[in-house]
Amino acid sequence: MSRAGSIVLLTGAGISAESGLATFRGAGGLWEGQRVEDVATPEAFRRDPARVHAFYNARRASLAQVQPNAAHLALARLERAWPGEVLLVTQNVDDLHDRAGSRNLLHMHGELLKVRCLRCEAVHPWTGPTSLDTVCPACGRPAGIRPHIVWFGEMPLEMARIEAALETCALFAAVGTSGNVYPAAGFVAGVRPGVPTVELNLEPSLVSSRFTDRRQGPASRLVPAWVD
Ligand code: BJW
Repeated sequence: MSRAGSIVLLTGAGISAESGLATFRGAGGLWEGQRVEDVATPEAFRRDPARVHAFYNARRASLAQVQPNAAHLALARLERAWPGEVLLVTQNVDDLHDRAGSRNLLHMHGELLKVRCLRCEAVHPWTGPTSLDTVCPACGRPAGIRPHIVWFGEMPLEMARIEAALETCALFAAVGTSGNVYPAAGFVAGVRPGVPTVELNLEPSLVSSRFTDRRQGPASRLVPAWVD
């Protein structure tokens, strides 16, 4: 048992869909009403920070209304039960994996419930709606607080740790992600040849053909069945 190999799990917006959070692409997607480039880039924030703050404040309000679902809970159960390491890499900026009990967890695209100072780079828990007047608790300067979110063109977080885990893992699974956004979409290609890889998704993703096993359906059904 102690020689059990490590597992790397990658999750995307699809795992939180049944909790009530909109995905990014497709029918009912978060971006249907507005162009992603208008809110999720550093340029958009420089151009209209008030709009971007309002967008993220609204997302945080939605987060308070939802709960982890059976898929989040199953992945937390896997981490507790598996004798080797289970590293959960999520692209999601929600906190549903945290609330479900996953602990070896990396938020590669940041976290809605954190903010970062543009000047001193300190990361702080979000404590209430942010605006142009929000002051950094560390350096005390105003107008320099941004969401702790990885926007397009910015480097995702914890990449060295993720790449090292991919190079040594014995199993890679991706749940609820469309394969549109890199570098996460390329993770399946980063495992050693011969390592089993499984995609659990409502529909085939853009990178489905890269996986050795593909299962289709809602995450709340597929993930517990796969884990248990
Ligand atoms: C269900 C379900 C259910 C539904 N059950 N399943 C060309 C090639 C390679 C890379 C690039 C390129 N051109 C540009 C790039 C780079 C760019 C990129 O990938 N662009 C693409 C659009 C092409 N990437 C970046 O910029 C990244 N940084 C980077 O590359 O840095 C390197 C670098 C930096 C500087 C200099 C030089 C190099 C950063 C990417 C940041 C992504 N940010 C976002 C927004 C976060 C902000 C916010 O939340 O507001 O992150 S974009 C958005 O997409 C969000 C997500 O994490 C990400 C992935 O989306 P995800 O999770 O896959 O969701 P969906 O909606 O797409 O899919 C949901 C899936 O679930 C679907 O398949 C459904 O079927 C399924 N589903 N219900 C199971 N019930």
